[in-house]
Amino acid sequence: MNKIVVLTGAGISAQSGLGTFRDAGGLWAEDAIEDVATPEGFTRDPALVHRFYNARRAQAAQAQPNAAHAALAQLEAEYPGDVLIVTQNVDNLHERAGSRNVIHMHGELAKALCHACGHRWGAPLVMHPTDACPVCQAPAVRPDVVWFGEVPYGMDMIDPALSNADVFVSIGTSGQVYPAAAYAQHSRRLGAHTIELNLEPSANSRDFAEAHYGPATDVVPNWVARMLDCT
Ligand code: BJW
Repeated sequence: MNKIVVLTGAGISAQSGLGTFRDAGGLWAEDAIEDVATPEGFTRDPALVHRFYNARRAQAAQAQPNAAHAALAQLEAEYPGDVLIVTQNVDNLHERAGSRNVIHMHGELAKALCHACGHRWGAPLVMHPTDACPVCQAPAVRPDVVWFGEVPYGMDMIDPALSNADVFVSIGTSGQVYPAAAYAQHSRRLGAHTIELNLEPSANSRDFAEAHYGPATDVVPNWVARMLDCT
């Protein structure tokens, strides 16, 4: 049991004060998905999309990692094997808790992307549609996040890690967005022990051999303690 892949979603950051997407009162309660999470929405109204992400960037900068982020950093530091975090989250709370081996498959709020030349750089706290790319000068600046219809980041590293995983753990994700929603089934077919840690059963709960339901700040530290006790 020495290769662990951890998939995280918005639920792990909920107790740090960052909203989830699909829960009641979540991030999409006021802004429609197709307006703020698609390239077409950005083309239609870049000012609206920048406002949405500027607000989330400001919130994320104020948020603190919680006990679940801290427990995963402890697992990476103390587990005598490989621990890879594949996060769908665009905040940097895993890194601020001390995790080093993190792939942001849906991008990062802290980065900007020029959709004219592909240049990436550290995002300012506030971005505007008229901002110019520091390399090509085009006013084509967008948040470096992955919207519906775009290819997630890190697939060349995630796929082999899933193929070699002994344990696959999914934390705080509703299991409604692909390709991440298929990872549990894929890992299980390849022989990994699959575990769900979530507030409630996700859409793909049948793909998990083991499940613990409750707030991430309870279920994640408890699971990490059990993993470290076994070593
Ligand atoms: C707690 C908690 C607490 C709360 N403690 N838990 C038809 C079939 C199959 C696929 C498709 C299809 N039609 C289209 C597709 C593909 C599409 C897709 O999946 N669509 C679905 C709607 C069906 N996917 C894509 O387009 C992706 N790209 C793609 O597939 O490219 C093709 C390709 C793939 C691979 C190789 C080559 C090519 C891209 C998807 C991009 C998603 N982007 C977003 C926005 C990112 C930027 C941003 O942050 O704004 O990513 S959408 C949004 O959803 C965000 C999240 O990362 C993602 C997942 O959400 P998450 O994290 O699960 O949050 P919630 O709110 O849904 O759930 C929270 C959970 O936490 C709940 O379960 C709560 O119970 C729990 N919880 N409090 C523990 N305290």
